Amino acid sequence: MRLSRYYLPVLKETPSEAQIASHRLMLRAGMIRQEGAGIYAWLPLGFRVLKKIEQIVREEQDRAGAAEMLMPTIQQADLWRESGRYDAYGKEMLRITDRADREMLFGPTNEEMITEIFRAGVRSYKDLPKLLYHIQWKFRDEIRPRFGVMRGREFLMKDSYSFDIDEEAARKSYYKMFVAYLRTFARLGVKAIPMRADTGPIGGDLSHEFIVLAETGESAVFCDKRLVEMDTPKKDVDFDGDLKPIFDQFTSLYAATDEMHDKAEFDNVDAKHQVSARGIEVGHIFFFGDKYSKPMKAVVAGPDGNEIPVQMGSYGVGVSRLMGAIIEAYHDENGCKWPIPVAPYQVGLVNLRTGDEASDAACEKLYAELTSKGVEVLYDDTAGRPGEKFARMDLIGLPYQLVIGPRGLDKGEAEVKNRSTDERETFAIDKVGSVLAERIAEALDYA
Ligand code: 5CA
Repeated sequence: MRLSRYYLPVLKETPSEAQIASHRLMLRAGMIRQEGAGIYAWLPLGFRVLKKIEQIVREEQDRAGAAEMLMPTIQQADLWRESGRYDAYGKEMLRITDRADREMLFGPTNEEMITEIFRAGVRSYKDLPKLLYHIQWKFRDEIRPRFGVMRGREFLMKDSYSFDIDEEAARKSYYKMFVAYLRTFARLGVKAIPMRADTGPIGGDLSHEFIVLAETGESAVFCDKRLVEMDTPKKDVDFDGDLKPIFDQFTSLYAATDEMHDKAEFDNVDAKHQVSARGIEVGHIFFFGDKYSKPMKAVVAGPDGNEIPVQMGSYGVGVSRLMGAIIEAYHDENGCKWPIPVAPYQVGLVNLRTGDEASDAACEKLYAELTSKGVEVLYDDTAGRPGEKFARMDLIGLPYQLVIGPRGLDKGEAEVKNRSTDERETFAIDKVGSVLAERIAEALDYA
């Protein structure tokens, strides 16, 4: 993409309403624009990151054996009356009426709808297990939307739902999602620790929140430091095999959110391993048995012919919130520092002297070469001053800045700045394309 044709409305001033780095940077770098309290438009640069996060989440769901689908954002109130949640959900639910005065709502989550879809198509225990997911916008009329996309009212969530014949089978589904989440967050470059959690209005008795430690996080959390260092399961992990050992390993050490904190138990953790910190909840998984299947009559015929309500779980990832969490983990005072797998573009090609024949020609050649090698390039072909161009590149935080100017070209050289370390290297102009393409391919090849 050529910057001259792009829409990248960067802000010089720090917006006064933004209290945390990720919110500030997303506004300043022209990634999002507020359209209402807790409601954002995703501008081209931010939208690319959102799509990359979504794709990694999708790949790991698919790897775990979940089947993708798409449910609508608008739901019928009657469906929620079946589960009893229509009144219980309260003011957080955005209620709408259509022209025929039918009560509708903008979905805050999809347990009811997926249960209705499931019961329409599954009759026998032989059809189980089922594991379904979608990635769809949700609306929750939060009392205090804040911190930008971290606590929005409209936000993008990946939600999966499992259906099993009994609790033992349901736990296997739970472990699948647990392991898929460990891999998902690691691929996104964040260390998310599974912590015992409260189930809230979703209900059930087995639940974990996946928490990224960050000073600006909304949740108070307590855990054993050694959890941070545990190795993520590799991509050859067998999702049809026994995943309990991995679950047991990651739940063997103390980790709990505020609501589930047990001070006496935490005091038993060796003081040098105790972490009492704040964190961002990027995922939440629940096993809730027949909480919805019973009232909504999602039953299957068991081996003896008797009808049994299925055992269910639901598993959420905050896709749009993750973007804020990743920036919180990767930035400095000058801007974002995107990890390669989620970077909006991998290379920012900076033409220091647009209009100079040799500089323009060298940039065009590199732009074509990198693009043909599959590298995603944002080419700054605008007429600005170098200082302005560098500041903007630092702000938007692409992993590599490839700098081309007359002085380097005279020596047949190009300069590369690695935004994550701010280190600079010089390469021969005819080698730099392959070096960058190789480094990027390596970073994308996650085990
Ligand atoms: N139905 C269940 C799981 S599918 C559910 O809704 N769980 S949840 O309420 O915990 O939401 C799942 C994830 O969505 C959370 O872990 C969080 O990362 C994200 N999320 C929840 N509320 C918001 C919000 N207001 N803004 C941004 N992300 C949110």
